[in-house]
Amino acid sequence: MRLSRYFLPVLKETPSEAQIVSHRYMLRAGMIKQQAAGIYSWLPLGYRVLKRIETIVHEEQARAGHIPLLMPTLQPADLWRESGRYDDYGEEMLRITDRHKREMLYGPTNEEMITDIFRSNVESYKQLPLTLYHIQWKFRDEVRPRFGVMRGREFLMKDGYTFDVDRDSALHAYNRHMVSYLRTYERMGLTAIPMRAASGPIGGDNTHEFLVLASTGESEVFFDTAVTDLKLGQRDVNYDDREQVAKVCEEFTTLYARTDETHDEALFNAIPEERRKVARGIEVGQIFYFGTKYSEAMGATVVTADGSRVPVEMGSHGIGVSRLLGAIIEASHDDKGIIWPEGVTPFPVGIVNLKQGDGATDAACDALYAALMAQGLEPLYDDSDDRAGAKFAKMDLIGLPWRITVGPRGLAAGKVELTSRRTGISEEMSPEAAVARVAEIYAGV
Ligand code: P5A
Repeated sequence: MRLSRYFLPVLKETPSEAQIVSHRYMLRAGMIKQQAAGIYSWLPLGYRVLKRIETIVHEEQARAGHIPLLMPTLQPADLWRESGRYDDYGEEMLRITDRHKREMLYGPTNEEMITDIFRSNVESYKQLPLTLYHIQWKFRDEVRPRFGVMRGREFLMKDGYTFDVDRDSALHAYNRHMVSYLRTYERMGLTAIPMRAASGPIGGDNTHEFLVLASTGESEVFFDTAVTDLKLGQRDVNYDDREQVAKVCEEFTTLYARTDETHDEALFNAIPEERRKVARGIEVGQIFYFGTKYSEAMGATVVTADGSRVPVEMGSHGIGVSRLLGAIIEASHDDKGIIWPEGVTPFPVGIVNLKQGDGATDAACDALYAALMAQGLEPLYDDSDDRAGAKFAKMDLIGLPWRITVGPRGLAAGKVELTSRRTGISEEMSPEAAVARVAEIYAGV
């Protein structure tokens, strides 16, 4: 993408309404625009990152054997009357009446709707296990939307729903989600710690939240610092292997890690003092096992192997897709701007032309651009007439992890400069070597 043909409305001033760094940088980097309290337009740069995050989520859900579908944002109130949540949900639910005076709502979550899909289509235990998920906009009329996309009213969620014939299978589905989420967050460059939590309006007593540690996080968390060293890494997990999946979960949930809602002072104090930590975290996901809460209320049953009919065992599992942008920036930035992890960056690399209009420099940039495109690495090429300092500042603000700088002096020696946004370290090399290096970096992402 050439900057001259793109739409990247960066702001010079720091917007005064933004209290935390991720919100400030998302506004300044032209990623989002607020349209109403807690409701945002996603401008092209923000939209690209959102799509990258969605892609990672889809890929990891596919790996775990989960099936995508798409449910609507608007739902009939009657479905929610069946579960009893229409009245329980209170003012957070946005209620709408259509022209025929039918009561509708903008979905804050989809347990009722998916249970309705299930009961209309599934009869037998032979059709289980089943996990259906979607990535869809939600609306929660939060009293105090704040911190940009971090706590929005309209926000994008990945929500998955599991159906199993018995409790053990449902717990395996829960564990499968935990592992797939760990992998998902790691691919985004995040350490998200599963913490024992409270279930709130979703229900059930088995639930974990995934927290990214950040001083600006809204949750208070208590944990054994050894938990922050755990990594899933590249290990091969067979999602059908109940024992293996359960073992990974055990590894990640045995050390003490809880949110304030479930915190137990006595257990916490049993951790060696130097490993006890109280901090703040951003909740980027939550998984729930709630058994038959919805299936019993809504008559979603299956016929078992012995011919009896039982309510199906269920769980639901969510990732805060739009919130993740904020969380990633909170975890990865400096005083110049964002530092995108390679897994989610809007463009893998930027090209800065130090002398726009100079025939040889322009030609070298064009050749570099074509060579990167040929490797499937679409660069963002700053082909504007801005001075070098302004171009560097813009690249630093929008946070592409790699930058190739092209100028007449370097070119005279056959060199361009490859710079890491994270370390600031630059290396001179031939344009071909720079392309090969960038390709090598992204080959493992
Ligand atoms: C699980 C999936 C649920 O709603 N039902 C379907 C369950 N869980 S949850 O924890 O309430 O939400 C899942 C994740 O969505 C993000 N989230 C938000 N993101 C931005 N703004 C909000 N107002 C907001 N509310 C929830 C969180 O990441 C949460 O973990």
